[in-house]
Amino acid sequence: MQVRCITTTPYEGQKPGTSGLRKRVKVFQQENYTQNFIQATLDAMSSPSAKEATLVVGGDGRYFSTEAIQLIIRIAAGNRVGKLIIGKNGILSTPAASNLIRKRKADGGILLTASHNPGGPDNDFGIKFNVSNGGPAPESVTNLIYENTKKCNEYYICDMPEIDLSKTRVHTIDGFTIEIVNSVEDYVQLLKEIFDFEQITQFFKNNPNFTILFDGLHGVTGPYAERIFVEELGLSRSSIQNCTPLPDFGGSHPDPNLTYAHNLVERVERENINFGAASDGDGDRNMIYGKNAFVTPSDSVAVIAAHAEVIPYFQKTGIKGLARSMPTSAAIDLVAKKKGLEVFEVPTGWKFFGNLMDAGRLSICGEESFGTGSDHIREKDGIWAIIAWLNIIAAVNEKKPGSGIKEILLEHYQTYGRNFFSRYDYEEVESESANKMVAHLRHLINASKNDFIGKSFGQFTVKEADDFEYKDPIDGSITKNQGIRIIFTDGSRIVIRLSGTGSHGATIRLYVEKYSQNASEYGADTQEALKPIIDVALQISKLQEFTGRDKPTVIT
Ligand code: VG1
Ligand code: CO
Repeated sequence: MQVRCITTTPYEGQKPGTSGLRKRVKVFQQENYTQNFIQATLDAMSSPSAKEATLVVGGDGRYFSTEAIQLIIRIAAGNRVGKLIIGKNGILSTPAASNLIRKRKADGGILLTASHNPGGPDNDFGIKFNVSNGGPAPESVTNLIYENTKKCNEYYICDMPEIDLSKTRVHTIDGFTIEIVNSVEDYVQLLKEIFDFEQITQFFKNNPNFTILFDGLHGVTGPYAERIFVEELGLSRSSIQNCTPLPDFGGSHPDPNLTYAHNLVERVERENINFGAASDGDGDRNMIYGKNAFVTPSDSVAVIAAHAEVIPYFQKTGIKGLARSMPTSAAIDLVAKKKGLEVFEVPTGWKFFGNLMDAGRLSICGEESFGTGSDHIREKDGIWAIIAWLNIIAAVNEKKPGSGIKEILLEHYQTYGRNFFSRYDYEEVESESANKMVAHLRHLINASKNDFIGKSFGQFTVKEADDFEYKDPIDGSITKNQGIRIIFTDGSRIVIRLSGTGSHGATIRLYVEKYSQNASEYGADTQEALKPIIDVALQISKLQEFTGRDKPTVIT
């Protein structure tokens, strides 16, 4: 194969965000834009370098994926990469890719996804690099990729015919191997080792009236869900919907929350479905929703941690520690306290959990953004969380028949109290006004700190305020400016940060939390319970004054 060196010019703004480089498809389609980024990524590899490395490639199947994969194949060949392991038709859910990297001892992976962002020619595409532990590249690597993009003046590519991605087989060309693999098989095997599939199947047999509905939102998990729910767990085909992956996700947001998974929510309510669940475009997020019982992701990870002993995987490994991202509610901290476990608070983004898992200090963790997972892989895992809930329901029912999502939640609140939590998103705000608002908040917590601490807003008095900074306990690396935290004397909390995954303008995220140990409040509506603190958050941030927005685009 002839390697050609192509001269190019660097592009500005190829800085990976919370989870890879995400931009409009049209941006990736610019001349050499994608090529530059792939070259910069391969150049960031060291020990081993890209030369002779083995890489896993796959993604959520969104628009532009197949073009990108053919480019990756040719540029990998141009850089003398040893082997690519590619999911059939380019499909690999993010958790399946993480598993494959680990199982096949690959040196890393290139994941083509923009997660829950819409797809199609006018929407988003994304490229993310994962390292050999199967997790998202740490900041040291993503910073290096960014530095490389700024001086990318050439890339290496081989001319070769298109590889047929639709057939599982091995291609060998001139010492370069391309293996097209079944996208689902290894992942299903992994889940069967983790959970008690027999107990779950038995539960469904004993409770024929317990109905479930899984919504793939036309993202990547369709084929995984069909195999697991229908073939393995024996549920009827009517228990799954929207399970054909589509390049544009059927024109909607493949985002499992109350706003974008509304069809699931409506069906659960109308048809009295006991257990509803959905996952996002690339399969790493999940939502658990039962009749009259929405499980916030912060509660979900706490419930899983509280019941983890029923899951065979944790019976084997023990529970080493728990963790959450900073804006996530402290519900899981209370579980850690009761069980005498370590609990970590890391910045937003799954990459911060990896070191703790590799060091054997973390088993179960989650983010408020519908991300839940464990150290079985190094990504959050939507289907894992859903099966974890089913495993827990099956186990709880052996002792207490008739326990569904609502009963399990209520019992959790009775044991631990309830952390009311909500997130308001203001999407596509003008960047300049968002930055001004952040500057205003930084001023409050820095220059005017002495006035601000101790100040009262209605029933709330400011106890502490800072811009979250994290020191990784394993490698000592420091990550600054991860979100403004305002903590009140009663333990309630406001967090404000800017999103790092948007492709357009700025997205402001406002997180509020309030803890209650008053049993008469456990059944209360989240938005009502949080109204006073949301008002205070808006007052302190002057959000409307800066952005002109009088309401959020999404509430979760
Ligand atoms: C968001 C979430 C964060 C999550 C990230 C990637 O980031 O808040 O918790 O890890 O998306 O999730 P940000 O910077 O926009 O707040 V996914 O499913 O896009 O890989
Ligand atoms: Co995702």
